[in-house]
Amino acid sequence: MTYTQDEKKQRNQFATDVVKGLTSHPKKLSSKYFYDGTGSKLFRQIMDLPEYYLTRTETEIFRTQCREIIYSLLGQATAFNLIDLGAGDATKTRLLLRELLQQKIDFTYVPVDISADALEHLQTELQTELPHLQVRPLASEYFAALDWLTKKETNPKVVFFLGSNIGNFETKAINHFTQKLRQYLQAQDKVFIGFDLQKDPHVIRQAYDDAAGITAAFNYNLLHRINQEFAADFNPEYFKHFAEYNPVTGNMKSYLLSTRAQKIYLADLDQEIAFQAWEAIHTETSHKFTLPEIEQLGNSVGLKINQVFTDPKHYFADVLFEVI
Ligand code: AVJ
Repeated sequence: MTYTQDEKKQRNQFATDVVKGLTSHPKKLSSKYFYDGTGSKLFRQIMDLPEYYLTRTETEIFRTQCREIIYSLLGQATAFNLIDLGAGDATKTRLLLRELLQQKIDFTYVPVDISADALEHLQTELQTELPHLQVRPLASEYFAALDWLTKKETNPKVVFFLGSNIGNFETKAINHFTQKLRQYLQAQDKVFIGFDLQKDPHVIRQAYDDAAGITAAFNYNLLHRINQEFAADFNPEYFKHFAEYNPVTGNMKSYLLSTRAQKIYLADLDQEIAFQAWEAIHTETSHKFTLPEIEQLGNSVGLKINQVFTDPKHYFADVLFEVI
């Protein structure tokens, strides 16, 4: 495993972000910090929930259109690197990997994830499941990984960003991310992005507030993680998971609400945080897209839609972009 950023640096960044986020108004914490060991495990459980349609739908797209997808992403290339940003457990990508191996296509699989834990889990599984696969995992933030790769690699890249992970950025950041991603691409390279589409708000809201309470636990885990890493005294029982979808903006937002006035002390950082009763911490945005919005997003940074792969209900779209 390659770490492009050392752990100490990441912990310092986490500390800075926690203090900054909890002392701003409104309070916020970045959803990228959900994914410690426990958080990654909870997310794997979320993906299996009946209400969480995203993973199931994208998997269905991959399963039913595997050949077509491979054919489109390959284009003229004979050897390439498949860079999987936020690979997680790579259930969907695996369906393509298996087919690529069967077709004896020369490629290296480069899973990139912020969670070293998730990557280790993945690597172990891949070694037994697809022993002939060339894998090079990168435990890193997305652009650090692309930076590192661009310097080392000459083969064409196909950059995957699945699961509607792109929806986790704020509106401005979505554009910024796509623009930055475009800067790492050359003429032959492609991008394959999974977008969760706008649909009945009820369906969306339930996916982020499931009956079994797994998503709530995933949200509370952020407080547990801060307790562990900075010797803080959050009592997650004094917070409530709250999830709200806005069909005008397409933003699904999750919060932790402080159910009472309380003061929290982060001992390791010698920082006190005061909460008013029912004050919110914004912990996640999961943006839902429309197809025109996706096309516009590509156009604004010099990416053209090559093909859209979707499911019969149009819940989700995997979009292949080529460089203009
Ligand atoms: C992994 C970012 C796609 O926003 O749907 C699942 C994370 N949060 N349930 C999403 C998540 C709450 C997920 N992504």
